Amino acid sequence: MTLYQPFLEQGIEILRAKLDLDAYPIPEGFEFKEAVTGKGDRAQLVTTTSYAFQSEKIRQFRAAHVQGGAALQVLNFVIFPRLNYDLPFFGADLVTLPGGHLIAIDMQPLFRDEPDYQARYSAPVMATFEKYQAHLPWGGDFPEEAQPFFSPAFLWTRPTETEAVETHVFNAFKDYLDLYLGFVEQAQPVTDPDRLKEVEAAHLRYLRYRAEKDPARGMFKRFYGEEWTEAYIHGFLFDLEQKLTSST
Ligand code: DBV
Repeated sequence: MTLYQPFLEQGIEILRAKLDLDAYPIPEGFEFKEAVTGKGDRAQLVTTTSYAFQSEKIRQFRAAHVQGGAALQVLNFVIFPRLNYDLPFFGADLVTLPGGHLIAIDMQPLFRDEPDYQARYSAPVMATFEKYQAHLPWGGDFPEEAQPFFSPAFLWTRPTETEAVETHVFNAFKDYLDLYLGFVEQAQPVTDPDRLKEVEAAHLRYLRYRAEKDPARGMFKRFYGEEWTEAYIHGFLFDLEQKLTSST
């Protein structure tokens, strides 16, 4: 059992319990990828497994699970709502590299600066955020340009103990996901045409940022090459733009 396997399994189970999940098509070649890195004694198999579902209110839930031994474990777990809801994105980036653990969990707002939006989608998460921040202190520097995409409840931490990942981070992940599914349950469709345009624009802004700045790009390129990596990022991990252009 690897470090993030329980997050993946529990995460999907929590979604299944609350939502009527359908499969979301994963393009050929992306469900599973493997490569060997290093040579001789340092040879290491690195696998990437992808999962994806959709539901009435969720355009795409997808997870990418990268496994390459104890010093390389990554789970990136993101929920993209449908474009006729103003729901935030659920994002978890759970990363273990030779340098240590790096954890980002958030419900990333479409409209960060609107007080009413914050009141609905960030304020209710603050108590949970504060509870976990006591055990999982702020992780320090992160890219300035990422700032507009985070909520005030952004849990960003670099635990020094693996046990903290297995306990506090695991509980935080489940609690954030439960809260998010409460938002999904309550969400009512947006019908105002101007607001719908703003929602789509906010999705595209976010997607373009995440695709362009994907911190995993370097890692994926090293393991699987540039062509596969770009196709995976734009055709699966952050696929909205391709979906919109292919449907018109
Ligand atoms: N990050 C992704 C995807 C990944 C992934 C799709 C499938 O968006 C992994 C894999 N993130 C990943 C890896 C690293 C990070 C780092 C491998 C380490 C990169 C390295 O050190 O070489 C949050 N993730 C980071 C960083 C941030 C985030 C701020 C540090 C980047 C830096 O310092 O430049 N990812 C970022 C974010 C969310 C997220 C805001 C939303 C919750 O998923």
